[in-house]
Amino acid sequence: MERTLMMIKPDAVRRNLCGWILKTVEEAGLSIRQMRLIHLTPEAAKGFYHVHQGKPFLNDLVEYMSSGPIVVAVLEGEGAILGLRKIVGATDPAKAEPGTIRGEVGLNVQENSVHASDSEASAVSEIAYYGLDEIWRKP
Ligand code: IDP
Ligand code: MG
Repeated sequence: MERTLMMIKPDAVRRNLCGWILKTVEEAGLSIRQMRLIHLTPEAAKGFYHVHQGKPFLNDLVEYMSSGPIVVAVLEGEGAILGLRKIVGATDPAKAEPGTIRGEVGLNVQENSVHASDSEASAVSEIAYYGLDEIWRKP
């Protein structure tokens, strides 16, 4: 069993797509283990995306990610990390396969509706970033 972090990004929360996205990942066999709706400050968004420091798109990304509420969720399943990346699809929705979340509802390379951890190390640090590991077993 693996755990991974998904974020439903502001463009998708704004368009009432949370239900469809959660249904899609659940039907693919992933289970929700933790979930919260939060509104990131620009500082918190920048901290989350620290690996992209220096990239030309970072400032716009931070502004967008703090533009409205997001849903952060820990998903669990066999091969959840790679599995969720596949369900999410390519970064640019125009290049994402039909049937993937970004292929179906992503707007553009920035407003691509969902985030998914890209490795075991990222999953662990991203879950910890939101403190979702600390409340993992709390009833
Ligand atoms: P990923 O989300 O598919 O892992 P990353 O390269 O890690 O893609 O980029 C993180 C996020 O930054 C993307 O999901 C997207 O929102 C944004 N992003 C990535 N590349 C670009 C770009 O070329 N222009 C604008 N935004 C971008
Ligand atoms: Mg990434």
